[in-house]
Amino acid sequence: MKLAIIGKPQSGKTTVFNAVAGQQETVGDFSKAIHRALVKVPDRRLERLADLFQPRKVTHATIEFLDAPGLSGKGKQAGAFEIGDEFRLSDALVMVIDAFSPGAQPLADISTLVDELILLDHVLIDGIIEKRERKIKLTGDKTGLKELELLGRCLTWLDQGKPLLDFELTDDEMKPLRGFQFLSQKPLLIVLNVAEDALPQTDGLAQSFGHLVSPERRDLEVVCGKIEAELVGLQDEERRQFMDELGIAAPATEKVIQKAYALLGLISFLTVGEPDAHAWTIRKGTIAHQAAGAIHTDIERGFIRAEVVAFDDYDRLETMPAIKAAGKMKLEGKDYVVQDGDVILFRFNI
Ligand SMILES: Nc1nc2c(ncn2[C@@H]2O[C@H](COP(=O)(O)OP(=O)(O)O)[C@@H](O)[C@H]2O)c(=O)[nH]1
Ligand SMILES: [Mg+2]
Repeated sequence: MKLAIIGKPQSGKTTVFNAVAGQQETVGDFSKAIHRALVKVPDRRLERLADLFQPRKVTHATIEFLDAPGLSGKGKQAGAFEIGDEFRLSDALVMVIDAFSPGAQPLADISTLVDELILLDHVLIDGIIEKRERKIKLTGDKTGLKELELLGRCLTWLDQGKPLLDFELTDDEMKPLRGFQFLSQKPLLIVLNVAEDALPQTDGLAQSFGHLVSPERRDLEVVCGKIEAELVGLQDEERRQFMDELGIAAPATEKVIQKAYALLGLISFLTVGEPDAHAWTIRKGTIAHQAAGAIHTDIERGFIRAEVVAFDDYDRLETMPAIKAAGKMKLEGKDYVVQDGDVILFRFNI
């Protein structure tokens, strides 16, 4: 999974990137470099299984974070940001909003940035339609007409100033559009970057932005990027202490990743064995057969059954004999819908 951090210049993108990705990039500069980092998805369940089993290796799921570069001349107008193709390939956008500086206008900034995404998609679709129409004229090829009509409807939607995220499409309509990677169609996590002394008011602040939140589309998180970026450099013990003092329940990286998973409809299942304990990311609704394929195509091909234990039962009962005695190991077939936190042993035969 790839998450792209975007936002206005000096909104704290790099600061938040440092906080969520545990990096130490220079902040307050206008460097053109895209920062990137592969981040382990924090998973207390995986840690607990590793404690129980002492496997040789522990493999977390990972997420790639991209931090948008500083701006060149073009971007001097408010809200403009540079976005490369790489940002189009992200699964969701993390929009960092300045809510820390005096005179900050977070609501206005959010709408400026959303407008920008809409504009970028508009330009892209204009180009596609023009090319398609020219081709139809030249070759008489009518196969793409249905898609052209769909793109036209997208354009009308964008013309009303609305992001494609809110454009209701059937799965069949969605399919041909996916490849275009429209920016305004990507799930959006808004990160309000607040000042150090505003931390006690985060709940109230989150509530006043509540109207922006809609399940699996848009969500909001309040963080103080500056403090969070400093926390990253501390040892566990010291960090815990600071967080308690500041009233920070979970580090920004956990909160941001958790919300991104929810936005994208993702869950994790776990496998544990002699060589390694491993967390795997899948979409909600994935059946056991496909989940097996996430590990290896051989396991998918030779699938016999899945032996499933809910994490909470592992946590409570700790050993397989105890789990079996309590009747908590379920034998499931190909069509079993995998649940978040399932610990699965796949039986297969090739
Ligand atoms: N007081 C305060 N300053 C911040 C915070 N986040 C970022 N800044 C400052 O804002 C400036 C720009 O930050 P940076 O992360 O480089 O912004 P970017 O241009 O969006 O990447 C730097 O001087 C940061 O120290 C914050 O939460 N509180
Ligand atoms: Mg930056």
